[in-house]
Amino acid sequence: MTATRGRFISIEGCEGAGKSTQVGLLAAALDRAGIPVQATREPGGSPGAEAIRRLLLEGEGERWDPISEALLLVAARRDHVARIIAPALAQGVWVVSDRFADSTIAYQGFGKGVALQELTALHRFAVGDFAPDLTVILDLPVEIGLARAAERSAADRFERLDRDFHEKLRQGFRQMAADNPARCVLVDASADPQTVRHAVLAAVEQRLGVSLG
Ligand code: Z5A
Repeated sequence: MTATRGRFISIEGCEGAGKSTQVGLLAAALDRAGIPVQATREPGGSPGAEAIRRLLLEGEGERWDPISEALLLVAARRDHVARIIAPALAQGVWVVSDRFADSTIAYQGFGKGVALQELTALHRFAVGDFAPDLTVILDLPVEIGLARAAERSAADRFERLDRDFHEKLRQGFRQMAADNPARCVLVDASADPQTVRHAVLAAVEQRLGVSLG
């Protein structure tokens, strides 16, 4: 018997938006509802993509130019989709990813100026029309997100970029939500974690037709 295909949910947003926190809470809620679920992240998620993640996050801020960075990210994504996400979905497992392709449009496109049409073409070349069934974009003022990220750990290559850059990211994510209303839901992430969790679970219930209690 063939399993019903699982659903693919990506959680997106700027630094400190609470993506990892909400991925954990959503995966726990799906699990409690009896839905098989796998949480993952980008860049990374498969052994090869985790090796590329280390290349991307370590070292000096200028280690990679934006196009090289996009190529590395998309190579990692292809491996992640082919080896982890697509096989899980085919087995009926739901996949929740901490970031996916919208992060490349936001960071390398809106943030670092790589042409959006080139990034879209690169995405198609790597993974065809593969896309999340639902993308939750966690939105909050840049200052709040950076303060949360700073409290948590030392800044990595991306967090060392300036405030204007992070404002461009936020506007990029907001524009993607507006341009793709069938796939994306914008959630106010400035509230406490449980309030944000309620909004995320409500979006999943409404858009994907499940009951999460
Ligand atoms: N990148 C890219 O450029 N292009 C791409 O295509 C992709 C990625 C896929 C990955 O870093 C970097 O790669 C990322 C973009 C770039 N840039 N940066 N930095 P990462 O995976 O190491 O980090 P991140 O994805 O940026 O995570 P983050 O923003 O630092 O954190 P978060 O996942 O959004 O938040 P969190 O870890 O759940 O929470 C952060 C802290 O806030 C923590 O102490 C929580 O307890 C706290 N928190 C969480 N929620 C709340 C609420 N609601 N209220 C108060 N405090 C909260």
